[in-house]
Amino acid sequence: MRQPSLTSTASYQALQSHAKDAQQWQMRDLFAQDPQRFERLSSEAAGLFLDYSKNRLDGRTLALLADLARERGAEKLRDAMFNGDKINLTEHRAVLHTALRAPKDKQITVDGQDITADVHGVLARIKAFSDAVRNGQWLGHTGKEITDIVNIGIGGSDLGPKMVCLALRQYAHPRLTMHFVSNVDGHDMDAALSRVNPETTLFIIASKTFTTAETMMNANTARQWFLKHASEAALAKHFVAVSTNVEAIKKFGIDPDNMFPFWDWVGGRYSVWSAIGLPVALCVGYGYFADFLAGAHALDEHFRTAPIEENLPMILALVGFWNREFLGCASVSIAPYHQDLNRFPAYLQQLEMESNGKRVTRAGDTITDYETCPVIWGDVGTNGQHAYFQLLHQGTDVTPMDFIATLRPAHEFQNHHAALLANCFAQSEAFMKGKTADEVRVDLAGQDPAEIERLVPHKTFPGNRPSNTILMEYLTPATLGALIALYEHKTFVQGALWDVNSFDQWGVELGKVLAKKIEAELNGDAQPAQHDGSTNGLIARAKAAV
Ligand code: G6Q
Repeated sequence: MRQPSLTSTASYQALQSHAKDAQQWQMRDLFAQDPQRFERLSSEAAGLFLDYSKNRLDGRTLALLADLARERGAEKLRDAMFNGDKINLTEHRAVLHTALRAPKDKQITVDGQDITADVHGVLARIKAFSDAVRNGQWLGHTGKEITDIVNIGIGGSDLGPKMVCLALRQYAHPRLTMHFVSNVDGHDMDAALSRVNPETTLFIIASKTFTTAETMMNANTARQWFLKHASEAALAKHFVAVSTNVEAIKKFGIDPDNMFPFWDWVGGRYSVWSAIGLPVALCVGYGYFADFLAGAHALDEHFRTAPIEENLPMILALVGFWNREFLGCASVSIAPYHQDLNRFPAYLQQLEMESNGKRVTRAGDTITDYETCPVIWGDVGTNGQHAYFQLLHQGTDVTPMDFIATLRPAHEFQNHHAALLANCFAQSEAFMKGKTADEVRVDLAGQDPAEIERLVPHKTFPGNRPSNTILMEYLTPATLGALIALYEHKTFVQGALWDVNSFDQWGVELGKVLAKKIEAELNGDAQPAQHDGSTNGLIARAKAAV
């Protein structure tokens, strides 16, 4: 259904006129004026604490943003998602990653099918299989225990399980080393195969469609490599698949008993909760995998029921929307102050940019008068501080930050943790406060006055740069599950505000088709097509190098 354009709505226009004032605000002043600002502009749910007080907004901004969310039907769309309505309009699919983490007694149906029963049926198989591999009942073809697991998948079939296995490193089985091969670049496969022994390696071929070019090429290479060391009969002990495509799996030669299914209502980038999470269950054990699902479910329940003003994903989405639309911020930097979350920015990059990197509305109209998804990027603190934080503090662009930290470490080095948290909190303080020219002068007092004046502009920080801080007690399977669900739902709400379909990704298709053509040309199976001058030239150079 065609919605009125975002910018024509009364609540958007109210925000626009409010923004004229807010754009002049200094956060230093906002904190000075309201001693309760931190209490007022922070909220907590499912083990996550969100401080959004270091943003250029106030209670009125939030109220206007909440009005906008209501007027744009964000709550209705949320309910439709949980209900299994086919809100992925270009693919005619329901969007039910939330059903993957719902308890057994929650009845959810899609096209008359009780999907909760299906979900829990597959979970039981994941449990049985992961238990068997972990406790040494599942053996390789020569009778040895599995020591290495190689997940072959790309995009949504790689980023989630890889990020989560790294994040839950503390819970990992000591015998199992996890490897993730995603890139069609043979160096990726070569690096993994050079580290594993075919007698003790389990390959998981993870592909929703089982047609993805990179994954199929990697899967075939792994199979050929394995068959150099073992017979066809041995494949069943070393290859399992996660997919929605049973026929393709049989054709590949994987026993359907070794296939873990999922469904078309699970989007790739939302699939870590499905059988795509099999590497997680193998790595940390089914019990912790279940905790991971339960953590996400707790956040789902909060998202489904809490009023907008107290609803963490709604708030995160609205604050991000404000920064994007009214303060002109074109990118958001994610800074986990936790080494084990080092793949989290990459994970969010796909989640948000593939979901909301769109330029037409759900009804297909071209968006011309507002911006959609900002660029998402980042790296762990404190490393980023010694690299690109310079630009964030003193560059010409204002880049909002999300700081993520745990109050307690999972190691014994307390002094490290204090140093880490001190850096995390100091950075958000510095971004907010900045440093005025007068403060710089005080610092430099005693030096040659001409030299002081020469240095002042270089040493001044504009400040007034927005950030959120998300804290949790520990990084556990449950808090990690909640953290991911928080960002999933933030992405959902922003998609609703921008009126884009967050659940397709047609933008990845064009390059795939062209790559097939060029691959055939490079292999000499096809006559070079007439490309543009640059592409023809590059192909010619590559062919000459063979
Ligand atoms: C995610 C995307 C995309 C997808 C990969 C892998 O939402 O759809 O990243 O996950 O292209 O697809 P397959 O799992 O089908 O191989």
